[in-house]
Amino acid sequence: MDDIQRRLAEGRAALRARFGEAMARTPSLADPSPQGDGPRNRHGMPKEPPGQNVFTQKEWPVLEWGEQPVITAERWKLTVDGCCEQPLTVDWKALQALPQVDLDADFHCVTGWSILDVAFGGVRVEDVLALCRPAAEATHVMFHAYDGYSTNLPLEEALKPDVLLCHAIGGKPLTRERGAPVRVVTPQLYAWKGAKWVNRIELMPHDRRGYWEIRGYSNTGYPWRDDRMW
Ligand SMILES: Nc1nc2c(c(=O)[nH]1)N[C@H]1C(S)=C(S)[C@@H](COP(=O)(O)O)O[C@H]1N2
Ligand SMILES: [Mo]
Repeated sequence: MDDIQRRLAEGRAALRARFGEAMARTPSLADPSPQGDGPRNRHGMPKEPPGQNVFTQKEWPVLEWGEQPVITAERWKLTVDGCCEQPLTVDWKALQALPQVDLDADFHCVTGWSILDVAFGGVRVEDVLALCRPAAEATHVMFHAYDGYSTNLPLEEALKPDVLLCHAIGGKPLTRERGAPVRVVTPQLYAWKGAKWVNRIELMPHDRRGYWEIRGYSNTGYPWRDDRMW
């Protein structure tokens, strides 16, 4: 095994040992019908979370609080820092060198629409967290973006295998309005938890609210619990 594969395996195992139980207790895994009546993460199930209307992928709205930044792959950099033993900078080339994941998942906006079965491609947030080795006191992360956006997650959500640093949708590179070159997606939570144009993951020793969490959105954001505002 080369060095990066070994560091990934060790880092993932350490995080599973620390957060595996908390991950299993999250609503999407612990609730009796976490994803409505269907199998986990809804694969193929014709039902959306309470209060959501299904839009087609063509109808997918574009939402952000401000301007859409123009970030080329050459300029893009992700800093992973804060409460961790090995702060990192990941550039486009380093991102492509990490294990690549393709998955079909749903996208639920808190304003009441869902897009089903989107083909997301990218790298697991879990893997960059495995490489940065969160310190013993780290409990939460804040995602920051080039447009000044931020959103927070507990590590037990950020480590889920479907939380991606997404660089492709439907097999094509992300477009500017979708967050090019790299955005986060959080299929088990409302979509505001996924920062477009992401440029920093800050490891934190306690929780802190992000852009929308300060302005009234729920701190947790579980679509299947209709968990929209605080
Ligand atoms: N950087 C950044 N990311 C963001 C936002 C934003 O304003 N800035 N808005 C969030 C919200 S509220 C939603 S619903 C989704 C929208 O993603 P979309 O434009 O691809 O539909 O992006 C999320 N990520
Ligand atoms: Mo949103």
